[in-house]
Amino acid sequence: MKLLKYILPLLVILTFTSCSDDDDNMESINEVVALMLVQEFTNETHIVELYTQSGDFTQGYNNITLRIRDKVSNQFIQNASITWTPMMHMTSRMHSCPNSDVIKVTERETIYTGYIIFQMPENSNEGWDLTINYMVDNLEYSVISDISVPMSDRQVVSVFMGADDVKYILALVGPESPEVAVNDMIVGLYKMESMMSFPLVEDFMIKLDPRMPSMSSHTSPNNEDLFYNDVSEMYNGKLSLTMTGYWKLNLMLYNANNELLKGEEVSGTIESSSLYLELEF
Ligand SMILES: [Cu+2]
Repeated sequence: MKLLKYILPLLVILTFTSCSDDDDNMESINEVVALMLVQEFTNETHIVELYTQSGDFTQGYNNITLRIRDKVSNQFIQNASITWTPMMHMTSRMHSCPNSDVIKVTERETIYTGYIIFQMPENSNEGWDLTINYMVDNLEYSVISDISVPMSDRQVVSVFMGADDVKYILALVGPESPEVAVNDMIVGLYKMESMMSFPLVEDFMIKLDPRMPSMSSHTSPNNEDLFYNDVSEMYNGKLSLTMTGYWKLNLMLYNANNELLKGEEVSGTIESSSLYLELEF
């Protein structure tokens, strides 16, 4: 059995490298130029490279690009099917977090993409690891490593109990680069079904009221509430930012029957909603 484990991948490599001209150029293809390497995961056969825009992982939403290099041929794998499992090891328990499927980037040769929403940051005693399982030509491989997920400066993810006694995770996805303008706002919403299962929540509605607490909590014109989008599988709305600085994005979450699950309207003595995200630019 052991021998088979070593011979089979070798056979795969041999057939793979001899099949077409495309593959000979693989090493020179660089499809991660705009990204920064966060970490390399290594096992006996492959190096899995993980990239983000910043070169780090962070609490909240992380858009991740990965590619897999064969250690022997030095070529990037074009036909892998990949799954991943982020896991937080806490002193009292273990849990995962909302994450997408990992898919091959369309019209690219070597890169795959997906997102992970770390709802909690690491601390000195508790932290995250990431398992990546992948299949190449019907052979299964696995690699695991600890990863660093520091706390975000601002509240970019919120974990809360709704009036329906369901635990939700809501994360700020966009705007990635806020401007003094009407920005496209994107939010991900997930149900915490168990420690390992975080299904998407569809067809809810999120009311948006951005405020600037440092300037008598003024709001802005032309905001639009967030509605579920089937294609992105996220909530899209419009966020109007009339000046740079710190903004508190007050939110109210309604279910499909228009029942309020979390949050309060900002008015009179209520200065902010208990459900909010933060942004500073
Ligand atoms: Cu945790």
